[in-house]
Amino acid sequence: MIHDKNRIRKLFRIIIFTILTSCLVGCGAQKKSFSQAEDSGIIVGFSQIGAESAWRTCNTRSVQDAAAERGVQLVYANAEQKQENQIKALRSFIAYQVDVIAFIPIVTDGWDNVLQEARDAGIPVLVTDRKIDVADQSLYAGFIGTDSLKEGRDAGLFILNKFKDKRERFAETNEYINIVELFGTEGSSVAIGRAEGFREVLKGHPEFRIVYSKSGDFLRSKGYELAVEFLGMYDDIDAIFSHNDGMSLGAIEAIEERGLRPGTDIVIVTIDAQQAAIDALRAGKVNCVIECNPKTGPEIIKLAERLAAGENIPRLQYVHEEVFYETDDLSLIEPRGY
Ligand code: GYE
Repeated sequence: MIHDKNRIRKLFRIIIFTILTSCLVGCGAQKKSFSQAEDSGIIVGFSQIGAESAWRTCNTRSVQDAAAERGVQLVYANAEQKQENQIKALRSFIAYQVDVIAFIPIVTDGWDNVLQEARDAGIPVLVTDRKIDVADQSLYAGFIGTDSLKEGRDAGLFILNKFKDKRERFAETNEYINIVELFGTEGSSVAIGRAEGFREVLKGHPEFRIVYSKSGDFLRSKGYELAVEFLGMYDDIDAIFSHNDGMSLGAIEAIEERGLRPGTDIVIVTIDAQQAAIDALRAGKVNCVIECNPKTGPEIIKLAERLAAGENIPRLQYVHEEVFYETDDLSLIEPRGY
């Protein structure tokens, strides 16, 4: 009897799955037929932001590989940087009756209604990478991702230490330490947290001034454009605090085009720790790289399996992250894989 029920349920899902993947293709969803994924019994709807950075593509690969490893069927939807596509995808996951939804909210707000619909459908939701602000915290089961507040604090502490001498002379020279901030995606919890943590450390240090702060949306191309702009506005920039490596790499290009030496004339502290940033650290073009670990796939899939089994999961889980300094033995850093 149960066997028949499962067969009917599976047949229903195959029909909806076919409809779903055809309508999700518009959001860049990766069509995966049942024949491609061994049916492990649980199905996870995974709504990813897009492919804006090396970090993001590594994160997607990590989740897909972990799902394949565990025989979990992953219905993947690429939102191509649009919240409305994510909401569309979540609604499709609900219609398709996935067992669990795992999603990376591009911004913190605007999720209450669709998460209420998921709860009404009895589908647990795992939030990963970026956080959400909802009126009712019980609308999602838990969060696993990076501690962006700590990442911002680590960046601030590095800058505080790096400019120790200039700070100590401030009283007599009255020479400010001018900082540029390359901000991540407006409204995203990681950009908000990184900015907050950075400012928290520099508070009470009037010798520092953030003279320019604009969103480069975590994109290398925008990091370059913003650098061209601020280098045209200021000739006394001491440091750049960049919310991700992609924007830093774009800024480095613009700095060198202007005949300046990144890492020497302008100190750079950056977040993610993709391979290109570690290479820049080794080349002296960057001074500090703060790791933001994208390889959360195995943890995400394990938590999804626990939710599918009706278990509770931790409300808040941060992944391990390191800081790489210019003064470290950089030969010890393992290949980053992204
Ligand atoms: O720093 C950036 C990506 O949400 C932590 O998004 C992630 C950020 C990461 O585009 O490279």
